[in-house]
Amino acid sequence: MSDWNPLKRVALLKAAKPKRQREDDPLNRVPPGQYTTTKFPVLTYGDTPKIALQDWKLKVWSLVENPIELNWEQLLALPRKEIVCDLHCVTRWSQLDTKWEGVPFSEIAKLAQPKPEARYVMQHCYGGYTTNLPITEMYGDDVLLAFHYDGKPLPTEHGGPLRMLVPKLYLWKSAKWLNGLEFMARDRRGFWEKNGYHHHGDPWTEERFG
Ligand SMILES: Nc1nc2c(c(=O)[nH]1)N[C@H]1C(S)=C(S)[C@@H](COP(=O)(O)O)O[C@H]1N2
Ligand SMILES: [Mo]
Repeated sequence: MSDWNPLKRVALLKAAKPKRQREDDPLNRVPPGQYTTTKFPVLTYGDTPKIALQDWKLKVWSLVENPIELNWEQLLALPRKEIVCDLHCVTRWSQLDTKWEGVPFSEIAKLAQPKPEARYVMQHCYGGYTTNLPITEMYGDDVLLAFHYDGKPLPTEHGGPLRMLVPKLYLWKSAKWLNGLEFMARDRRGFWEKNGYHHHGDPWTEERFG
């Protein structure tokens, strides 16, 4: 997919028809226009970065009282949490009941102490991908910096060693190979938000395109 023009990709997605019927979802767990899969497709724009754990770092900066830089050991020493959640991708697949473990975003915020004027958080990655959310979304109790998927270390193609996980929004809001959180006063667009995806990305109201 690395040679794809992102605008062309968005145009194709816009033209695609939903595959799924609402009737096969009695518990209403699948957002409109999505179909379920038990597979975990890989969707990466560009190359997959490989990061050795001894070189890995997470930087937290800008509008915080305590800018921090964590190595892998320091990250693993923070309080962790396990969650089971559903994933929804804007390309129309959803995967139900996926199991994750990671450090809640709130623990990182506790360490870094966002300043009152910090209202947005930009996720930065090895490889350069970015995505941005209002800080209020990041404080959700299912928002993790995730390092385990299904009881095992997160595979590289899915963002290992560490990815962001914001299950309530389309999956492009969950940056793989996370290496930075930038706290900002003003709203900015990340990679897909600049290339035609919605700025927020709620699957239940189909905030697909911007
Ligand atoms: N660093 C990085 N993170 C990323 C992406 C990417 O290309 N690079 N793609 C996003 C998109 S569009 C989706 S749908 C999900 C896919 O995650 P998966 O490959 O684990 O299914 O990752 C998101 N996070
Ligand atoms: Mo995506």
